[in-house]
Amino acid sequence: MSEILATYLVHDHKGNLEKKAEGIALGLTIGSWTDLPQLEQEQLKKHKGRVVSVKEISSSDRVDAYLGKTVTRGIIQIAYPGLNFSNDLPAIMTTVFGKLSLDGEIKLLDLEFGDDLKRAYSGPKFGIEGLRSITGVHERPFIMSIFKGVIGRDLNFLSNQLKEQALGGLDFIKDDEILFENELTPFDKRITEGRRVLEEVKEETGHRARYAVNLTGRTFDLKDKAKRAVELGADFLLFNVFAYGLDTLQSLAEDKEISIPIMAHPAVSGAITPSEFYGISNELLLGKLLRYAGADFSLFPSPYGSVALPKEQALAIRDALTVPDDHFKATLPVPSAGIHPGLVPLLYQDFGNDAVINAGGGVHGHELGAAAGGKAFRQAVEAVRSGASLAGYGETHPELQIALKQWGSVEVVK
Ligand code: 1AE
Repeated sequence: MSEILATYLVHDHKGNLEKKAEGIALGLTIGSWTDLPQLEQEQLKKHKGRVVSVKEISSSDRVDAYLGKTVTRGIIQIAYPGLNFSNDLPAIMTTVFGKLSLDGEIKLLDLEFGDDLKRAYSGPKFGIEGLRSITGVHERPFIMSIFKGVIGRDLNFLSNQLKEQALGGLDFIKDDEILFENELTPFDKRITEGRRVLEEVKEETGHRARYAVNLTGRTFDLKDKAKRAVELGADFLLFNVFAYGLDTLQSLAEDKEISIPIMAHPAVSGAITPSEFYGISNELLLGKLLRYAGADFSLFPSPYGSVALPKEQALAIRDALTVPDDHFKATLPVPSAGIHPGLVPLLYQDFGNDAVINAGGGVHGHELGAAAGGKAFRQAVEAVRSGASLAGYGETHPELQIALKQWGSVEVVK
C-alpha cells in the first residue's frame, strides 16, 4: 500500500521546524530508534514516517500573544507508510493525528491518499449528478428548508409544517438535526406520513419535494434502522456524522441495501475545526473526508449567515467536495445558517448551480408563512439566473418583495 501524506500547521517554541517534523515522523511511527541495534533499525526503517517538506511561514505577534510564547510557525508534510495501518479512517486518523492532536498547538490541514488507498473508499452513491437525476432539477441550485420548532409537537403539526414547506416549491426538506426518536413523531411515522403529505402536494401542484429523515439512535442499530427507512419509502437520510464518526457514515454509505442519498450534518464538528492553532481543517473534515466517507450532501456554515465561516474556508470546503476526481462522485455543498432570500445573489456568485440554498428561519420566518418563504427563495433564484436585480424582480413577485423588506438584501456588483 502507498503512503498517506499529511500536511500540518505547527508552532514551535524551540525555533527548529526540521527537528519538530522529524520528531513527529518518528514519534507517530516507530518511536525512538537510535538506541536500537543496527539490525532492528534496518527492519523498522520501512515503517518510519518520512519528512517530505518543511516550510517556515511568517511569525505573528497575535499568535505569540495567544500562545503566551514566541513561536516559529511552519507548514510541514509527513508521509506515513501504508504498511503501518489498515486502510480505514479510524486507523488513518489515529496514525496521522492520534496522540499528536492532544498537543493543542498543531493543526491537521490536509491528507492526500495514494490511488491504491483511495480505492477502498466508494464515496457518494449518488453525488450531484445522481441528485439531479432523482429530482429532474438541472439548471439551477437546489433549494432546501429545515423543519423548525418541532420538538414537543405531534405528527399533525409536523405534517402541516411539511406541507407548507413543500407548497413553497422547495426541492428538499430536512428534519431538524435535534429531532430524535420520540413518542410524538416516531421515525417510522415521519417517513410514512411525510411520504403521504409530499405525494398529496405533488397531486396538487405537480411538484414533489424530497424529505430527509434524521437517522438517530445507537450506532449498532443504525444500519437496520436505515434499511427499515428504505423499506418504508424514505427519500433521503439526514445523519449527524460527527456525533458518530466518519467510519459510521462510511459503513452506511457502502451498504447496498441503504439505497438512498445521505445528507451529512456538521453538528459537533465545531468542537474540532474552528481554532486556527489546533484541530482539523474544515476543508479536510467537512470537505474531503465527508466525500470519501460517502456523504451525498455536506452542510456547513456559509460565509454570510448567523454562524459564518471565513469565506476562504467555505470555498475550500466547496472545492474539496466538488473537484473532479476519477474515483469519487461530487458531494453537493450546502452552505447554511442564517440564509434568507436577500443572500441568494451572493450564494449564487460563490457557489453557483451545484449547491443547495438552505434555510430554516429564512423560510419559516416569512411574514406570510413557510409556503411564501419557499416561493421567495425560488423567485430570488429566478431573478439571479435571469440577470435581474432582486429589488426589480420583487416588484412583480410579492413573496420576494416581502422577504427583502424583512431581511434586506445584498446585490452583487459584477
Ligand atoms: C450549518 C447547519 C445549519 C442548520 O442546520 C440550521 O438548522 C440552520 O437554520 P437557519 O437557516 O439558520 O434557521
